[in-house]
Amino acid sequence: MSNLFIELKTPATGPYKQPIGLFINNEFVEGVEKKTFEVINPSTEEVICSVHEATEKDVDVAVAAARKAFEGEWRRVTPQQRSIYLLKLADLVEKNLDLLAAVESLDNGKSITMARGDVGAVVGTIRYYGGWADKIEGKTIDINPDMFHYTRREPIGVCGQIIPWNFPLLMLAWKIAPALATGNTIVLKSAEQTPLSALVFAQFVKEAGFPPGVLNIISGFGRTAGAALSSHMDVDKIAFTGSTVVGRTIMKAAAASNLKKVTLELGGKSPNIVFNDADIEEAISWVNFGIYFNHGQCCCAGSRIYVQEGIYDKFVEAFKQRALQNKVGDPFHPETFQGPQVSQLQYERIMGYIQSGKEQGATVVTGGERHGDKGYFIQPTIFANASQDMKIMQEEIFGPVCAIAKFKTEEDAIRLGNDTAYGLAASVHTKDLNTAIRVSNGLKAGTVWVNCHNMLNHALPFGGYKASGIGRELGELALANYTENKSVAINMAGKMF
Ligand code: TXE
Repeated sequence: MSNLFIELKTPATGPYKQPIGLFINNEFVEGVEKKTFEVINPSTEEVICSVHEATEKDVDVAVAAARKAFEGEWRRVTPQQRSIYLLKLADLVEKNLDLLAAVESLDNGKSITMARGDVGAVVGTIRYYGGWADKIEGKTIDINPDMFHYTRREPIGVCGQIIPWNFPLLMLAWKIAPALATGNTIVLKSAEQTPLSALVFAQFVKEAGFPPGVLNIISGFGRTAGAALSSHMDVDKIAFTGSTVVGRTIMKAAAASNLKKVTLELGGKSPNIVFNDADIEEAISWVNFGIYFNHGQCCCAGSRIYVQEGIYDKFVEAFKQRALQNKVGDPFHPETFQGPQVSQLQYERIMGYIQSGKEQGATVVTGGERHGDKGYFIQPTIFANASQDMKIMQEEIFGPVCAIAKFKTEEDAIRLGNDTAYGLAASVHTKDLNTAIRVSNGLKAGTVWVNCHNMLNHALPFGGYKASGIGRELGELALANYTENKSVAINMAGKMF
């Protein structure tokens, strides 16, 4: 085997061939500077393998490949053919669901059950945008009998895409599918913590028939490869999911370089609002899922829980009992709900927030400590009696930690829910339809769930108000992120007006 593939194995699927090169022009290649970096298994803290690292020079190579494809062969491909490629890619992902899910669990630490759900959603997302590819339409606009006006929606060009590690394959799908459906070419950088599943996926890109250079996938770090992509003069658009801090850096880099288009999906501090009249058992199940799904590593995690005073004590006790049932441990065990956090750095950040919650006087209802003594596992943690000014109430923790506070009135609930720099998501739990609608309208959040949480779908737009981002992913709206509008005005009079 060359140094671009290695033999690895997962506990779920046994041995497989893991690509470790940079995927450029439909081939795996070494980086120009021949650098590599280690990939760590978060369950064991051991090295899984090393992969090739893209530096700025590799970003140049990948962007040149994407540019050549965009100006060449890809432009001549019909929208229907783009659809066929995407549908074939979705079929290949579906056929290889077991392997992709197992690699995701190995590298990210998420439970195999959830990883399978993620890959299922990848298939759904790619199919959905496969369906859109030949339905991108402009308009004719009647302005003057001697003129003919129409609009065209054209691809933007070469798109840089930078994704995080919490849903490595799903974030990839959310980014690439609308961009390919609309006829762009791509250089995607995966997160340095979780490069493996994207490289396995890359093999299917070629097999699906996409011409070389259309979709390039590189592994590398943010400060080098990520920064090079966002400041590149030949990249026409940059799409990013990650921290709000880096989102700001990317906007600055885009502005300072060629003013490339920017869409951002950033952090959150989403409130769950539980009213006295809610079905308490149901609400607790959703609140539990809202915060602990994916180990709290969700941008829309319901990390602030506001409970109306009439049910507060009962809720806190029942929620504690529910959280204690969440099975924490080996991601490959079929009953595991919560695996390890993705990295030592994330583990330490989260433990720092737990410490600050304790120091600032919130009550630890359950958890608050490491789970076990190997791997980056943290106990599901609930703080009660949290006040608005505490760090655990204001900052994104991105771990299995939530804070509960009491509220009196509907107005209080809306005010507290909105008292954050973020505005990604929120949920409202009540049996009263009018309360649900009034509170949903009052919350400044891109998504509001009623009597549920984390219920995303590829057809429903997703994104943030305020510091949670710019633009919307998913649904029809995402097509606008990847198209330019061209207005054409034709003089039919044959003379000057
Ligand atoms: O994110 P980063 P990190 C939040 C969450 C988490 C915190 C830190 O609160 O605790 O961010 O996580 C690339 N130019 N979210 O440090 O650094 C990087 O290589 C260009 C929320 O992992 O934002 C990776 O590919 N790119 C979130 C991606 O950005 C840069 C998901 C995300 O990394 C870069 C993840 C730079 N200067 C974290 N620096 C969500 N919205 O879901 C880094 N990157």
